[in-house]
Amino acid sequence: MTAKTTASFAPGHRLMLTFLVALCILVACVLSTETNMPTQNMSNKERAELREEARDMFYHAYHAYMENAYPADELMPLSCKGRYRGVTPSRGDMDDILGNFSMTLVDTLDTLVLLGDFTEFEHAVKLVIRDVQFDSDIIVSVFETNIRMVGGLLSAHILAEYLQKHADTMHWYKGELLEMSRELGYRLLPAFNTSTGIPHARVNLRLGMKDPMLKKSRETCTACAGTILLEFAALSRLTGDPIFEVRAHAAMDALWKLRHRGSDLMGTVLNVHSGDWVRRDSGVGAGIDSYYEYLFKSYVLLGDDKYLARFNRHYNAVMKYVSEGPMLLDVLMHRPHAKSKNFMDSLLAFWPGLQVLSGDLKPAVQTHEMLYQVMQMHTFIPEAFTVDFQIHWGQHPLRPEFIESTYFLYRATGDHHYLQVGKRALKTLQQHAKVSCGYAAVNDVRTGKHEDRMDSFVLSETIKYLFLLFSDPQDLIINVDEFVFTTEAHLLPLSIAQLGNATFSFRQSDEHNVLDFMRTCPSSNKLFPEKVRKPLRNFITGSCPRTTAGKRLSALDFQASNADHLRAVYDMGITMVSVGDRSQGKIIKQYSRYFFAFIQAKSHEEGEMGLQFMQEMLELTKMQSINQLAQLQAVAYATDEKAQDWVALMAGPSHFSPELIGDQFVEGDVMLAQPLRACDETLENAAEAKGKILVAERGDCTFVSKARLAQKVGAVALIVCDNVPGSSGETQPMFAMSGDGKDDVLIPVVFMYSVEFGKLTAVMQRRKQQPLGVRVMQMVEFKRWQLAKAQRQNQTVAATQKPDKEL
Ligand code: DMJ
Repeated sequence: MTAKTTASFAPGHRLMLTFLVALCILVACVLSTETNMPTQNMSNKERAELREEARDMFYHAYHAYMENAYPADELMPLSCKGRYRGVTPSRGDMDDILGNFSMTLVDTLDTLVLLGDFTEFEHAVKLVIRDVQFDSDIIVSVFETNIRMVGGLLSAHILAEYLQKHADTMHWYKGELLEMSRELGYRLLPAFNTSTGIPHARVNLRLGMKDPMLKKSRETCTACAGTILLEFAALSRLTGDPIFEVRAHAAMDALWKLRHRGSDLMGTVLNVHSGDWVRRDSGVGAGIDSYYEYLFKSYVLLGDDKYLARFNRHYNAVMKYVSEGPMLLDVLMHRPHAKSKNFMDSLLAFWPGLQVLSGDLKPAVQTHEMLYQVMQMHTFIPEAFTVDFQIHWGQHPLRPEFIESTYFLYRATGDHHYLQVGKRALKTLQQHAKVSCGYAAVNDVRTGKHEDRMDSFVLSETIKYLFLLFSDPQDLIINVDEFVFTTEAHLLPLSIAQLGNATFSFRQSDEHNVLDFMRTCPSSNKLFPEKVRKPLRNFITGSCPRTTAGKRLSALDFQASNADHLRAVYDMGITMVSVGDRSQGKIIKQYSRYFFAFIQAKSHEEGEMGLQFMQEMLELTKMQSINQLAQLQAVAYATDEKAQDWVALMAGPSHFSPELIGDQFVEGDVMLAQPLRACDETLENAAEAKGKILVAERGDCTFVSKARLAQKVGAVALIVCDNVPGSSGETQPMFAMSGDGKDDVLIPVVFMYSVEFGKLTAVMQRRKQQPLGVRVMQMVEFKRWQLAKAQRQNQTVAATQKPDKEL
């Protein structure tokens, strides 16, 4: 007997099960992209052409910077001029990267050597020695200054000496760059004067920590404090001054002590004085990424087994709790079984590269494949994307991480798939980011709109890794296997371990010799990645053996990232169809439909399982919607003059502002900021802002800097509205805005998509004469309030009817 039971979900249902959506989108990608094709081998000729194209890209960006921006820190590719700290309008905390020290040139020096352009390298080194100085009254990020400036100077110094020896050139060079990096190192040292030894996030180049603006400084991120050791150890060993290395080891030791003893995980933000965690989210992306990288690479560079042991402890914890098949999802360090975010950020794309170096190839291949599908779906990998691969934050500043991992995977496997991936990444940059004056960041991958920024890592990392990917190691002037790439892709030689008055001995562990691992390539590994990628993309064809026999897969255990699970639900008769609205070849909106048909199940038994599975899924959906509702914020207003009837527009919370809990709300008249982006020092209408609920548009500066400005002018709350036309909480997952780890914002801040904001402005316009008063509160509280009101009204009606009934 065959029962015919069909369940389907309406398209656009926004609380649809994320796992199924993820699955569905994977299917859609597979069907619509070239990944279904067997990997094409790339001819030597084509590879060489791509290498030359990467070289051309470098010069296009480099000349644009040198001719239009130098000695500024960065090129602004749209206005074709330099970005100077204190001169160019501020972007808020983001500008802590800039120190008016010609950052892009310093960051780029070693790429010139890799390209074999010794003439330009020599010229650029002379410019840096002549022009760059550090005695400025400017607050800079310790982390960024270290990885870009100290790392850039050290690597250039090492290569200048290398060229003196091997290319019979630059004989005039007398170690000036090393002296400069030593000076800069000293200027960063005051940041390390904390009770824990964990450095402050920011320091004034001239005044150290004596700058009054730094008085309240206490929070830093794990990656910020834990990405110092490679540069500082090199600095100590090259200069013979141990202070840098001593301080950096102490910071690493202090961080290690803060791990959660149960889970072995770390949080992302901490207090440098007390060592308390401020943010306990634990993943491998923003806020923590390069801490893991530096643990492993410190072992490789310095040979200290302690760092390998620490890395391994954290790595096992990450693989146990954070890793979900190809996905990496944050958990709470003290509650590692609960996911704390439903999105991933693009910074985690470095992780497969690190996994390759540490010898764990299989998950590296899987995560890289997932990221490649995200890239194909959205052209670039957006800054953040949800577990169902929708855009959470659409910006793309031409980051290197995905290309970096592609390079390491190619070096480890020799699989031409990675050359094809690199080719696609390169062509995408050419088509969508190249402008007449360099390469411009993408403000939103949905619209392709450019931003007036070209970060220094575009030259120091993104294009460098592309060039390396398409180069034959033998053709390079240096043997890159004898170097460690810092997190900013600067080259530090392994020989550093034996240099100077090193206080730490060099011991290379036999069981973990990374270089040996790299040198055996290509090997049988070459055949391996294809085998790992395949199940992720071909599960629907049913060509792989089934592995679920016997055990029923419950909805609770189901992981969209697990190929066996995907096959199992297919066998149970569950079909997922993904429909995407496309515009100019890009998917702009994704709908998902889910069908269960008993008749399509592989067997009667599996049909029964499918039915049960769908029922469990429905239960989970309900639970999920309750959870989501708890986080959802509401911007509510009365629709009538007597304030009898209210409606609420959906909004998202922020991580950096106080949460409105229970019956708390903030009330005030809405007022649009002038200018609407609210990124300047103050507002044109600042005088009227006191007591108002300010509205500012997303873009140009961080969420938190808008919040600080709103607070400064006396607003009681801030609504940040989206800048992408047509976006809506009805069709996109809501998210919480991230801050910068400081907790100085005391007013509630919520985010509103464009469609909801459109409704709000429509009401404001209708009431031109009168200001519109709104309440910002939790959505769940708004619903409760409405429900209670309806019940009261019912009771009143019932009470007036009661006597009749009793009669
Ligand atoms: C780079 O500056 C470094 O790679 C850093 O570790 C994090 N990310 C940026 C580029 O995305």
